[in-house]
Amino acid sequence: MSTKPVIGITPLVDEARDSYWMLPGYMEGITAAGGIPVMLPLVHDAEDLPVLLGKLDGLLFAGGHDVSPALYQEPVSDLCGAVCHERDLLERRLFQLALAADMPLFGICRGIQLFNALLGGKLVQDLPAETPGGLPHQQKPPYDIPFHAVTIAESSPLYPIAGSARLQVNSYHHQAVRIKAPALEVSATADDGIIEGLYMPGKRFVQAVQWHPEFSFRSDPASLRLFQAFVAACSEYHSNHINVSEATLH
Ligand SMILES: [Mn+2]
Repeated sequence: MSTKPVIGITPLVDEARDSYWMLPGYMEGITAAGGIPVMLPLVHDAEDLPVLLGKLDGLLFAGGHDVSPALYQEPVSDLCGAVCHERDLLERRLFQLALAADMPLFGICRGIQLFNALLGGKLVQDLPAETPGGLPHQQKPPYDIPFHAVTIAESSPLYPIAGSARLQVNSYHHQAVRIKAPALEVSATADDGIIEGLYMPGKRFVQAVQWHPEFSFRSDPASLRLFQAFVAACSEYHSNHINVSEATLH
């Protein structure tokens, strides 16, 4: 029997097509790093989620809709994009349950914003409007090409993964972390001061990045190493929890 960890990916939602969907890079990045990806359903039943989490060894919080400003108690700006309350609700419950179980959590783009909002931080609702003079952060395709640099904090767990104090990353976001949640620490910063990486100290693996390694892992070794570090943490969680009952997640 395979000992590969099984990693849940939060679903992307297309209301216009009444569909859930997935970018292959999220799944292929996990596969390339030695994990088994599964896309989660858009259900948030409080009784069922612990059962679902009991089958998983890690969670990847994918990109997508803007995080609702209701999650960080701010009014919705005119420039905030579309939100998805169903995803917000699912991801809030998953995050809280999985964090309590010390399950590895990896956030990408919306994921870093979500982690920050759920832990008491605030977001920029539209970078061009709220940070005039900042760098452009919304590149055109192809998205596997680097767009701006980030500086990696040497004391962060991202530093050994990055293998360098500077990384060239892609960028496709109009929102960002504005006020960091107290429980999180900065792991990466763009040259205009925008926070591009966060982690939670004391946890097995709670890391999030504002860029998109799912587009760049095939050509960029540092992006692949991010998936590998996450999957390695999920493997460790898996071997520590083989006999755990779902009851421990309640
Ligand atoms: Mn950026």
